[in-house]
Amino acid sequence: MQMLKVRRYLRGSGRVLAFVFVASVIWLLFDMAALRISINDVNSQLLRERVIREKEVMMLMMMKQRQSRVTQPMKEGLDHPVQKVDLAVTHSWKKQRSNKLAQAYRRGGKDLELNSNQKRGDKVIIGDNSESNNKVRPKKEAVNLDLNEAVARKTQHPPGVQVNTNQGVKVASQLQVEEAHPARTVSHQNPNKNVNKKEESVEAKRVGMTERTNLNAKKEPLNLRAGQNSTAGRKAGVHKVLHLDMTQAPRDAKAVGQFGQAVFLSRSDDAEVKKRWDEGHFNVYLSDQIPVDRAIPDTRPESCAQNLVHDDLPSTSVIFCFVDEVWSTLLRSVHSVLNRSPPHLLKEIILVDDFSTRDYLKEPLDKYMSQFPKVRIVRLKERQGLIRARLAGAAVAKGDVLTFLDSHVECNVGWLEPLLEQVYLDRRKVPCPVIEVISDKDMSYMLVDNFQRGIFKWPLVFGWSAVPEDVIRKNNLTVSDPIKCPVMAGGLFSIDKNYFFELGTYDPGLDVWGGENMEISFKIWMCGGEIEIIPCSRVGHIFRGQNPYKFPKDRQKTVERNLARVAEVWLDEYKDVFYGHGYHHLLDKKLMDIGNLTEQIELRKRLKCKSFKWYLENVYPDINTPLAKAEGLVFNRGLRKCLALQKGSLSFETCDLTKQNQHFNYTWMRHIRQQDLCVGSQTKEHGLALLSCDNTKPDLRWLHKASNLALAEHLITEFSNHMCLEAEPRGVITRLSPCDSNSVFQKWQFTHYHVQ
Ligand code: UD2
Ligand code: MN
Repeated sequence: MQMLKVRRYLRGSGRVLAFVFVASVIWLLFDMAALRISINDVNSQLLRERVIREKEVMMLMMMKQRQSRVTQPMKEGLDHPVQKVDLAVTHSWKKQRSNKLAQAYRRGGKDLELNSNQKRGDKVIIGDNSESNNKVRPKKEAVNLDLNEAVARKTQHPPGVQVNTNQGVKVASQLQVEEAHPARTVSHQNPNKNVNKKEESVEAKRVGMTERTNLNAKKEPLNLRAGQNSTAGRKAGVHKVLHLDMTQAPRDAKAVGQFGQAVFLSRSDDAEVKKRWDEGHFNVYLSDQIPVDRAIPDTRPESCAQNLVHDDLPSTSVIFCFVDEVWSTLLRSVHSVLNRSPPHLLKEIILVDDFSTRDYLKEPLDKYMSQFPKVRIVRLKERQGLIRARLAGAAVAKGDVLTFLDSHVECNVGWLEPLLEQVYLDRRKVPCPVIEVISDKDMSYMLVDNFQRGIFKWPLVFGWSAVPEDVIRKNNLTVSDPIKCPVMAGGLFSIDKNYFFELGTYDPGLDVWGGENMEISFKIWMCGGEIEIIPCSRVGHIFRGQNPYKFPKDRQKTVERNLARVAEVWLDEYKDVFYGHGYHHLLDKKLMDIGNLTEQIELRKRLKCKSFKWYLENVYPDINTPLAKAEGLVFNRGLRKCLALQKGSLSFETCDLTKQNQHFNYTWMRHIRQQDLCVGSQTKEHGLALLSCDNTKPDLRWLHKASNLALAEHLITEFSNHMCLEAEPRGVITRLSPCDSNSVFQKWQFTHYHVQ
């Protein structure tokens, strides 16, 4: 009976149904098995990678034991203050081997000694930012983040991606540029959107996001704040900064210079090193042996990997200008961008060839770069200099943001998103990465001190200096907070493209190299923007002792001319301070033609920019810049009376601080000045005259030092340096006499000396 019932069920359509059911069960079983295999595969692959990385770290540590680090303890100047990361650990390194390394890198090398609760498991993965603190992270979480990375990695070259060829490139007409490798735009899905969906919405809730919010800001670092972006208001999810690093696997752990470690060549290589040095003014011979996609240590402060950034960050065009750059460093620069930038944010890489002469930078470069659809090469038909070369790049850029980089850099893990996040928060923010140091000698990647910002010293000399202690304390600044930066170094920064054009770009009249960082910095700050150094974004740069390329005109004159243009447009009354620091000769128009400035002056007016005085007081208050070197009464020691101006001529009076006619300034132009009148020497009668002040006239200038000179306290005419201002003993007149170090009638004292 029972059998019959079953048979009846299996007859006709029942039979088909049963077959489908059984087949489905079998299919499901196969599927589950396959899934299990693939999960195992992923896991074992990840595990393998980790083991490899661990071995590499071990090796690195062992090598480091044998090597001590280069230290360049410069506190100020263009050279960055490099942290001594002494990894020559000689005690119990077996236990703490990897911890020490990671600590050194992430904490700025300050606390190489670990305390017990800082110790985390025995695994450290350089470049794996998922390990943001030193506690042992639950395995699951680490795997999640690695998957995140894997997905992002996958999206670099996703199958079936839509590729549009775009030949119609707009060209900066005045620059005669030529597109050597036309761009192709690649559209991507945001890799985070699906992967982190759950995490995003939770995070978004947590931070209460309704509009552009500075997710990670606990406070405002300084009192300054640019206006909020007018396009704010978009709702967006957030995610943790991607720790994308395509160089992690596979890679040759034994390769020269891998992990940014120092390489010590043998003596026998000296001749070759020397021979090739001038090609780039660094160790070109060594650079050529280092992989173009080497790994470097993740040197970000430890909290950076946990920072949240928005999902809808703007895209960027990365612009590298180069002239006769060394092949291996140019490639390493490009690879570091390709390998460590989220693909959906990297619109393109534009290489602007500033009329290089080296053959390998022509067809071979075109050929090499043609494998990367995002790389475009723009060739300039004549040498323009880096300023106009950058403008040529900007003119054809398609990204929302322009990111300028020098052509001998290595972008570190997670470098891009923190920069774009700042622009996203406020399009008038101009973020710069921390510029770390790639040694010009051993090519090692070196940390720099924390809390460093770009500044200038007179006469507009760029340098680095630590953020003042009281500013750090007052604002509770941590090592990962953005640092307000009075002047950018110049080479590496991101800027909203439209904002860059609104600001009138660079002054295109600046030639070849130098001064453009001052110009753009003053322009940004004075016209409503702000410049920040973002400690969570780090890029290594080879600082060279000399420019390795030729200047079309004299190098010094080129830089001086650029600086004079900047001073004339931006410094207001402070331009005398600039000229007064050894640049008097630039005032002589016969010696130096600085070109037409009308457009730049108009631009400043149109943008309604603030004064240079405002800039000094608000952006760079710790520079002390008095407008006069000395001021007050001018006391004659022999006569014991003070110089006075009466009815258009000079006389002596009993000193009286309340009398304005006795007040003079000793200015940066070395004038003895009361309002618009300056004391001038007349050589014919050895007399004096009161003349309208004029910066270009040498007979109005007086050398004067308050101390430490044979002729201290004398007023020596610059016109003829043997003649000094002397009070006639009867006190009726002043006159010029041959300088006499003993004559008290030739000794003058101002009431206040601001500068010695
Ligand atoms: C620093 C800046 C640099 C620039 C310069 C002042 C950093 C890290 N570097 O000097 O970007 O602001 O100060 O002007 O902040 N180049 C050309 N055409 C030229 C000259 C240079 O394309 O005529 C390229 C050059 O190949 C390099 C870039 O411009 O990629 C910057 O030149 P540099 O590296 O000689 O400048 P650097 O780092 O000494
Ligand atoms: Mn450079």
